[in-house]
Amino acid sequence: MNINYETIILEISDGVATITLNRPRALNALNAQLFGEFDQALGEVTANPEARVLIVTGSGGKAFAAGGDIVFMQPLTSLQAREFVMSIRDTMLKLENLPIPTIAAINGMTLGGGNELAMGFDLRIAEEQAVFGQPEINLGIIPGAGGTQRLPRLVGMTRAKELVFLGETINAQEAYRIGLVNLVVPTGTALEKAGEIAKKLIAKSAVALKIAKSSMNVGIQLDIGSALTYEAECFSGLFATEDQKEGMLAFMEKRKPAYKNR
Ligand code: CO8
Repeated sequence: MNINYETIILEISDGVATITLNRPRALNALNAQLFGEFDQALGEVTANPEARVLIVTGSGGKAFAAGGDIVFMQPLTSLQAREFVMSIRDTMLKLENLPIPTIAAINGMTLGGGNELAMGFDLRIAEEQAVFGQPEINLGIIPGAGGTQRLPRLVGMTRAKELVFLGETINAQEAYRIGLVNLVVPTGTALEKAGEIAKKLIAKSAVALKIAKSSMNVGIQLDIGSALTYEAECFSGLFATEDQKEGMLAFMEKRKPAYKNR
């Protein structure tokens, strides 16, 4: 596939798919075109067996993404707004359930829809100058791309309500403290760090990673009994893979496993 994107850049090399949000003059504000292209790129990544990890970052050196595009949204009718967020809902679910690990390399302002996008990734690495927030309340609206749902699930209702109600920003260290990001790194190094983590992930069994992600993503939405049953199904299913046999045999033979990802 060779799709010509205008608002994002997609590169796939050495097992890593990298999507760069590319509207630097608008601080990578997210409009329908960008989300549409992002959705298409997710399809491309899923269809490409070479892509073992997805990384996303922002262009321009200032922002990861400064939110939904306010200029685009201002004149929308209620119906158009619904259409917009429902299509984003689908893209975010596609992202969240991508069968490979995903990493947000957060290299600047991550606000509103930008933070909502980041929350759809499995891991978040923040540069120390990054700021985070859900400032929608200051525009007379609320987060509409999953923020009122994913934020409490990630950091707890107490912190989530504070962020959504007050609309104030927090710095990267505070984002780390409340569990919004996995790691804080020096300015200019998030992408490099994400690449290092991706390399470690590529050395693991892709099938085990896929099932681990599914076990957690599905299980967290179920009651504990059903979730444990789902985990048991995921766990036992892996015993039908070559990678499980190889992983355990390699341990017994005191060598590194050579996974075939099946
Ligand atoms: N939408 C559209 N344009 C934007 C946005 C945005 N969210 N953020 C920045 N820009 C534009 C500015 O208008 C400006 O354009 P221009 O040069 O043409 O005037 C350019 O980017 C540079 O921005 P600033 O000059 O303002 O840069 P500063 O460094 O002075 O300020 C800030 C940076 C603090 C980030 C400031 O731009 C700001 O407050 N931006 C808005 C942040 C915000 O409120 N975000 C939430 C938006 S609402 C939302 O995300 C809800 C979405 C719900 C569903 C959709 C999800 C995709």
